[in-house]
Amino acid sequence: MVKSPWFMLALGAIALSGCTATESPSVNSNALPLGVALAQTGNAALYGQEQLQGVRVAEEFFNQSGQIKGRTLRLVIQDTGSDEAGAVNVFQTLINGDRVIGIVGPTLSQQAFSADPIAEQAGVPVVAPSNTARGIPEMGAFISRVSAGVEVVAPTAIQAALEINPNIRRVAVFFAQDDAFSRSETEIFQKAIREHPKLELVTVQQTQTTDTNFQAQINATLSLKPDLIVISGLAADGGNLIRQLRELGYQGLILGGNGVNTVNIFPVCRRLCNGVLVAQAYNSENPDPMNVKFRNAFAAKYSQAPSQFSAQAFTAVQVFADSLARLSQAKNLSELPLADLRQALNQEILKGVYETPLGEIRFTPQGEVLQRFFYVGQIEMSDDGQSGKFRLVK
Ligand code: 1QQ
Repeated sequence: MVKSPWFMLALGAIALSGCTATESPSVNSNALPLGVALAQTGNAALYGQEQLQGVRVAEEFFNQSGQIKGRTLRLVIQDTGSDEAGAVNVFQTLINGDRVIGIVGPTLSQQAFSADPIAEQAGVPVVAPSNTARGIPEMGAFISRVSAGVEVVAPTAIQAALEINPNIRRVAVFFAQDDAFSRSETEIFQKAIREHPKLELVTVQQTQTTDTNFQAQINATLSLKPDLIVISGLAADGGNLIRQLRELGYQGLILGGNGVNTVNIFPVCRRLCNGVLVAQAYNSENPDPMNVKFRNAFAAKYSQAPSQFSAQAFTAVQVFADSLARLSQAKNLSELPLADLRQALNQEILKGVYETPLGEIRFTPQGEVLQRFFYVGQIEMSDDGQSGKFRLVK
């Protein structure tokens, strides 16, 4: 990779400060500690489980590659739970206790808006693997994401619904009002519906991620005879809402956002998940060499195809591994004091071009991911409702 003159200057500055700084010892052990702050308990663990699988495959994959000049990555994995306080705690521990070089996490945008400012203030690079709400990279110079935002992923799905049923006119929208991602995604869906010449937004219903019974909102909605229902919520509430819509007689198309983009909703709505359309930022069939390698490594470990959340989590670790590899070409990493390593790593992350399971990605100077392709999947359940998959429709 050709390095810009600006980058050479920056490295010079880092080298100089490395000679004088004494307050922050460098990371000397062979293994570089990378923080992983994901939900392993609580409602967001339905995503966190898939994310952890992706992260574990990445750890083996990139350590075997030997690409960081004789160094390895040591993942420091901590459970954030599914709320803001848990994420804040874990970020503080990883930054000040484990003295990590960077952080992959947290799972929910709702958590990121509380936890990321701590990393930003400490000068620790964060690569978000699944935060899709508007405003995530804008939190600061050290915050970037590999999870494309709702504004680029969601509109394709409305189009896909119209291709499946060109007669759709009346659209109802549901969203979980206590979740930052769901509020952000519904805004994009609602805008796309309002701006579409053929579509009419007939109702907007509010739910909570903790709700299990949606009968009141569903009854109010079905009396308006929608031909499409669009859902922005998380996995458990989203799955229950889908199930109850069908149980109460709704037969039209259902479109779900990123929150229902996990096989972990299958046990919630079972056979009634069938046919739900889901906007996706990953296609496990993508023939790019890096995706084939990832898919094979994933199948060897877990005997299944990877999901979007697994692929994005793998990609977040890859961004750190590739950036460290480039940085280690230019610098002896053990000579950099920790604060300078974090800073240089962040600059390197933002400059890179990455061949990943998601396809080629890069970042805007702000840390927003630039990704080329997006997809729409449709859930296909077995007749007994015991197993299912996402079939690519667009
Ligand atoms: C966010 C999301 C969730 C569905 C991630 C798991 O997209 O919180 O931003």
